[in-house]
Formats: sequence, C-alpha cells, structure tokens
Amino acid sequence: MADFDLVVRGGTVVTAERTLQADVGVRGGKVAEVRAGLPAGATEIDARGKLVMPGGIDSHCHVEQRSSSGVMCADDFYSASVAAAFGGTTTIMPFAAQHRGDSIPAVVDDYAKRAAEKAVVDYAFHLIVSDPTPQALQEDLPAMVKRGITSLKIYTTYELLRLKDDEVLDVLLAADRERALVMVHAENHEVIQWIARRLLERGHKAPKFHATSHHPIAEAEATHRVISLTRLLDVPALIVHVSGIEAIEAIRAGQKLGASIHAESCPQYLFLTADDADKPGLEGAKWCCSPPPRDARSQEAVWQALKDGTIGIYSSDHAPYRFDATGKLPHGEATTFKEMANGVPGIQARMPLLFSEGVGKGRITPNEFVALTATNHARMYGIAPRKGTLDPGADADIAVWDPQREVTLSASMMKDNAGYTPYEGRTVKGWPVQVLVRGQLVVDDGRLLAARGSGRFIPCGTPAPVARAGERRDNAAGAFRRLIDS
Ligand code: DUC
Ligand code: ZN
Ligand code: ZN
Repeated sequence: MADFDLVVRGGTVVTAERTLQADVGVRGGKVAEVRAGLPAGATEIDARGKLVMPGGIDSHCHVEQRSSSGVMCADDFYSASVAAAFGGTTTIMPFAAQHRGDSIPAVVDDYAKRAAEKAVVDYAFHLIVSDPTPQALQEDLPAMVKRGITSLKIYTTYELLRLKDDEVLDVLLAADRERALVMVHAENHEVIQWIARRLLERGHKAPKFHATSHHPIAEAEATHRVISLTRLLDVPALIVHVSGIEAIEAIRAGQKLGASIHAESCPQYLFLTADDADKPGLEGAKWCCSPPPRDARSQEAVWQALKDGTIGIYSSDHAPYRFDATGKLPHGEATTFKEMANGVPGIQARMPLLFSEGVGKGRITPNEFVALTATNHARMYGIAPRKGTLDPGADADIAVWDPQREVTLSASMMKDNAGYTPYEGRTVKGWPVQVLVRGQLVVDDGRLLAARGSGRFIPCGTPAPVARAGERRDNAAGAFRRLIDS
C-alpha cells in the first residue's frame, strides 16, 4: 500500500513563511508531510517547474445574496464556487445577510442549506447585521458564534443597511463580548446622498458619476469615525474594501494611535480606476462598485499598504450583477448611476491578477502573495491552522501554479454568472493549473472534477486579528468600560 493517497511531487512549495523544493504528501485529505524525496503516493501530481501554494481564501464575496433593495446577485453557490476554484481559491467566505426585520437564525439556516447543496469548494460564513436588536446582539450573536460564525459586517451607508453611530457602538461592544470580529463598510451616507442629489438635479446621470458621489473624503470620514468608535471601546475592527489614499491615511493614523484596526483591499482598487466607468452610454455600469476605484495614485497607495502591512487582507468583494434589468439596469436605458446595483465580479480573477502584477512585477514576494490571499484570512477569521497553510495537519487545499502560463482574461472563460469581466482583454502571467480541496482535485487543467455539494462548511473559531504595535489605552479593562458595560 502506498504511503500517501497523493503526492504533489517536485514543485517549489511556497507558504507565507517559506519557500522550499519539496514534495507534499497527502493522507486522508490532510497534508501529512512536506519534504523532498517522499515515497510514492497512490496518485501523483507532477509539479516540476510549478509553484505549490495553499489554495486561496476569499474572505469577502457576495454569493446567492439578496441586496437590501431586493436584487438577487447573479451567482449561486455553484457558479461562484466553481469560479473561485478556477481562480485558485479553495475556501470562500460569503455573507448570510440579515435585512431589517429578519431573524438571524432563519437567515443562516436558509443560507447553510443553499451552500451545502451546491458549493464545490469549502466555505465559512460571515453575518451581515442591519437590525442590531437586543435579540440579535444578546441571543442570536452568541448562538452564531457557537455555530462557527464569528465575524459580522456592518454598514455606515446604504439606506436600508446603515447603522447609526450608537448602533455601531452596540455592535462593537456585543461582538467584543462574544469575541467576534466586526467588519465595516465605511462611507459617509449623507455626503454621498448630498452629492448624488446635486449631480442628478444637474442632469448628470451616467455611470461615471457614481464615483463622483462616492467621494474619497466620504470614505475617509467614515473610516476615521469608525476607528474613533473602536478606540472609545478599545475593540478591534476590520475596514473592508479600502479604496485608496484618503482611507489608508485614516487607517495608518488609527494604527499609530494603537487602535486594533485591520484592513482589506480588493483587485478593483489595484487594477481599475474611476476612468474605467467613463464609457459611452451605460456600459460604464460594469465598473461601478462601492467604494469606487479611484486613480493611479490611490492604486500605488494600496500597493504600498499591502506591502507594509497596513492592509493585510486581499479579497475580491465579488458582487456579480448582470448588465440587464436583473442587476445593473433596473430601468433599462433610463437607469441613472443611483439605480444600478453596486458591485463587480472578481472571484476568479482575484488571485491571477495579484500574482501577475504583484509577484510577476516584483512588487510583492511569493510568500507575501500567499499571506495576502490565504494565510492572513485564515488567521483573521479563525480558520487557521486548518486553512491557509501547507503545514502537516492542515487541510490539503492546494493550488499548483504554472508561473509561466499566460492567459488573457475574458468573459467567456469566467465561470461566474455576471456575463462580463471588468478585466476583459488583460493578459496575466501565472495561472493555477491544478486546484485541490482536502486532497481532491477540483480543477485539473481547465476541467472541473468536483461534484456539486462537495464543499464543506468550515466553522470559524476565535478571530485572531494580529495585534499591531502602538500605544493602547486601557478602556477595555478600565473604569470607563466598567461604567458602561457592567
Ligand atoms: N459594495 C458593497 O458594499 N457590497 C457589494 C459590492 C459593492 O460594490
Ligand atoms: Zn461593502
Ligand atoms: Zn462587499
């Protein structure tokens, strides 16, 4: 009998910490041994000339989710997870979304059933909390944490999702008590609405005005405000989809003051700018998401922040809406920038874009690539060391990358249901040619091998946002906290 079920042989193994020439032996779906010269496996993958890396974790993607305005996104768990796998991602973390009036347990039960039937990669869930009632925060949140859902997203914008500052404080305090992590969509709603109203009054309806209304100062103000609220309570939070210079400056300032503030960015802020939405007619709607892509200086600032650790998480914020009445164009040709569904697809392109432009152009190392696309997510959301590493004992979630393979991105190769890609026509160098989940081949050189429903739910443990250097106040343990939280 062979020593291993599978050996991935002869590749360059890259993890967040190290790079070595080694074979990876898999037994029972787990990494069993990593060293050169392993004995034969029952099956073998020839990885000579290839990079053998942990499969990606996409900890921010919208899948089979209804928006607050009632629009269903274009992907279900099957299409989104297939697209993820073809792009080298082996775990996805979408959102079970509580809309106002919804019962959180009912939302999660429904979402879990949908995922179990369809996903081909592993998955964990975050909550979205838009109705932070005592029931939600005191009863449902602790029950969800026990169930393995230990992170939740809140919003400062979108009419039907946004929380007021006192509600943000309620959520931060309750989450801290349960050791859950709060993710925040930080944009100033009233500033956005005010600009949008004035633009529309002046006849400016085209998609490009979406970026004008979602001004970087609206993002920076809300980011600063949310960080201030976390400092008041001395609790952690993660600012999602950071788009550029202004928000990054606010995050750096908070981190310097000792705030436990963590940050995420996404491909649209590295590889797109606001100019992409400036197209004839409504075409530009395909490039509209919130916050919007900014400019070349902001792209550089995001690269710098990924490099220096200000931003530790690189996710897709995949939010697929079709270019028709079901998504981007609810009023057909008459649709204004205020009425389009917000979001861009990116679950498949996320890792190849960063590999090509980041590793390929020397902006980040291969180890940093693994940290930013997998390992940091696993630690942040409490699924390490099961996910995000190739250490013995971890799930054998492996992506074998051909660093020389050139691929031109196009809608026709994307497995999601958006029907377009904002990266159409870009050529990337480096591609995940084999992708395994728990030792099973899911994608083999362009062929899907996994069955619908083969992905598993991964319960999250306690999030471990890495503490950053800086002065910490002692509000959490001190008299202030006792006064307001006893
Ligand atoms: N903005 C969000 O807040 N979520 C989904 C996509 C988007 O553009
Ligand atoms: Zn958001
Ligand atoms: Zn999002």
